[in-house]
Parts: sequence; structure tokens; C-alpha cells
Amino acid sequence: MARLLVTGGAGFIGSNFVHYVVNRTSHDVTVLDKLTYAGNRASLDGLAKHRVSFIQGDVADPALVDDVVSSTDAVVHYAAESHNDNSLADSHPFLHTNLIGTYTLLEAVRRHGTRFHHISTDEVYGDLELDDHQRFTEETPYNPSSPYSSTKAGSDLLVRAWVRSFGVAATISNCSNNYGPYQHVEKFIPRQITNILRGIRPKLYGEGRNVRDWIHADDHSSAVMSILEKGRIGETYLIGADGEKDNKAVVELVLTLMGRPADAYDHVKDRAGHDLRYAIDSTKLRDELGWHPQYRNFEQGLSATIEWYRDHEEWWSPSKELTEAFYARLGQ
Ligand code: NAD
Ligand code: TDX
Repeated sequence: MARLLVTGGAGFIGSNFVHYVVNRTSHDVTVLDKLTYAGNRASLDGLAKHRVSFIQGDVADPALVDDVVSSTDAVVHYAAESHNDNSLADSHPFLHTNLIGTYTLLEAVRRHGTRFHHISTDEVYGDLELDDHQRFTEETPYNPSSPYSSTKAGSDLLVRAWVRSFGVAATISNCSNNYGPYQHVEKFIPRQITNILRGIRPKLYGEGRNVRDWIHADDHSSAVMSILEKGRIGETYLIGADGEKDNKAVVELVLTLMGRPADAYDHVKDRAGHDLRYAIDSTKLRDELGWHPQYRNFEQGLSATIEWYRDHEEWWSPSKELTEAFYARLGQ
């Protein structure tokens, strides 16, 4: 049994990971989270209090981070500014949290000899053509497009340098697009579900041909646990569940599952520099660590996610108005 420090544990994927750890392992968890607009303590409600402790703070605060890292066995680093559209509007928080925050954690784990797992994204590889038969692998060159993905790429490179130069015991994972409960309403799938629940038409950027490779957040969590337990130090593992879908198909499926006509959505202004397609080849993770996704049916996973948003209006409602006001200013 160990104590895991989960940074960003009040965010979407971090909170799903904390639920996963508490429900399926004997590890205890300390969450370090700044509670930005994207963090929500309610996402950790219902978890046994003696298993999870919560610290509100910034991963870029060296004294706090040193103190928290000194009393944990391993760090799983989810905290980040995570939304591409926000990074186009104001990049500064992305440089602070994604770069300085990761640097601050690396210095602390270096001092204390603590195991470190860095959570990253497939967006560091840039994008693929729609008809490209290749998918991203661990060998794909970095080629990020947005301020968000470039700061995530930078954070990955910091981790690699700290492994090589200082012997930090770190691993990295780059995952594709996650869906599931507790995702902020700014993101594609929750935005459309909550729009429909509010009587607003879903909004599709451009023609909606862009492809994302969807994975359920629980499958991301199980993959991260496998890497923590069995991954080789210094290695990168790509996480994906063969879930490629174009945005138009996803919005049509959401509408259909919610009993609306499949074409009851609006096309809005496209995202600047919009990545066309992401696709993950997770052979290394599957062959080396024996990991497999549990959620193989996207429609079922999406239906359960829709039900979750139906049942948890009090969780998402406070963010909805501000989020839509932001998009309205962008014309999206
Ligand atoms: P999120 O925006 O939902 O959550 C981020 C969390 O980090 C929030 O709780 C926020 O309060 C916290 N945070 C932000 N700045 C902080 C700081 N300076 N100090 C401490 N806490 C801070 O993000 P998410 O979608 O859950 O993504 C989590 C991680 O997974 C990120 O590193 C992201 O790059 C990566 N990732 C996300 C996806 C996806 O589909 N969402 C896919 C692959 C990888
Ligand atoms: O209203 C919308 N309409 C729309 O068509 C929104 C919010 C998005 N989109 C499109 C843009 C993308 O092609 O849907 C797709 C998904 O958009 P996001 O949910 O913003 O995700 P994406 O930009 O693909 O990035 C996500 O996956 C990789 C996460 O937000 C990142 O944190 C992660 O690294």
C-alpha cells in the first residue's frame, strides 16, 4: 500500500483516477489542486475520508510542492490548463501551470527520490490526414499546433530531460480524447449534452470532419495504474482504445440518444489551427503491460455519460452560463 499524490485530482480525468484508485486499489491519495475554474471539489464527494486528503494549492509553488511530495510515495501529475480554445484566448496560465508547474514538481521528486508519472496528450504529435493509414506511436516526432499542446509537449520534454540528466524515476503517458462523468461543460461532448438539456442547439466547429480517438476516462485510469505498477522507468506509453469518430458523427449520436433529430445542430466558426485527426496506436502498452480497454462500445459509454449529466445538473449548472458566454464572444 502506498500514498499517491494526484495533482489536478479535482479536474475531469484526475477525479476519475482518484475514484478508480480508492475503489479498486488499497492505495491512499493526497490531491493537490488549485481549484481553478476547471476544478470542482464536489467531483470527489462520496469517497471515504480516511483514504483521500485534499490540499488546495498551486503545483508551481515550490515550498508547498516540496512539503507535499516529501510525504508521498509516488506522484501522478494531471494538473494542467487543458482547453485548446482557452489557450488561444490567453496562453499565460498554460505556460505557468503546464511548464513551470511540471518543472516545480520535477525538482521536488528529484530532491526526494520520488516516483513520478506524467500525464500527457496525443496532441503533442500534431495531427494526421483523414486518409493517413498511420497512427501516432511512441516514435512519432513532436509537432504540436496550439499554445495548449505546445506547453504539454514542453512539459514532456522537461520530464525526459530530468530522467536523463538527474535520474528521476519517471514515466510518461500520452492519451487520446477522454469522455465520461465529471468533464467540464467547455469540452465537446459535455457541451453538446448540456446544451440539449438546456434547449440550446449543439454547436459543431466548421464542417465537423475532424476526427478524435475517444477513450472512456476509466480506461485511461486503468492504463495509468498499469504503467505505475509495471511500466519501465524513462519510457513513454501511448494510451488509446481504437475509438476514432468524426465530430459530426458524435454530435449526431448524442442527439439521437437524447431523442432529438440527428440534424438539430448548428455549424459555427471553426477553431483557429484546428487539428484534423488524432489516432493512437497503443500496441506498446498492450503488448508490454497487458493492458486492454474495458469500454469497447462507444454508444453504451456515451449513453451512460448522458445519464450522468441528466442526473447531476447541480454539478455542471454553475459553469454552464459563463462557458456559453465565453463561446458567444468567440462566435462559437
Ligand atoms: P481539467 O481541466 O478538467 O482539470 C485540470 C485540473 O487541474 C483542475 O482540477 C484544475 O483546478 C487543476 N489545476 C490547474 N492549474 C493548476 C495549478 N497551477 N496547480 C494545481 N492544480 C491546477 O483537465 P483534464 O481534462 O482532466 O486533463 C487532465 C490531464 O490530462 C491534463 O494534463 C491533460 O493535458 C491530460 N489529458 C487530457 C485529455 C482529455 O481528453 N481531457 C486527454 C489526454 C490528456
Ligand atoms: O463546441 C464544440 N464544438 C466542436 O465541434 C467544442 C467545444 C469542440 N468541438 C470540436 C473541436 C475538436 O475537434 O470537438 C473536438 C473536441 O474538442 P475538445 O473537447 O475541445 O477537445 P480537443 O481540442 O480535441 O482536446 C481534448 O483532447 C486532448 C482535451 O481538451 C485535451 O485536454 C486533450 O489533451
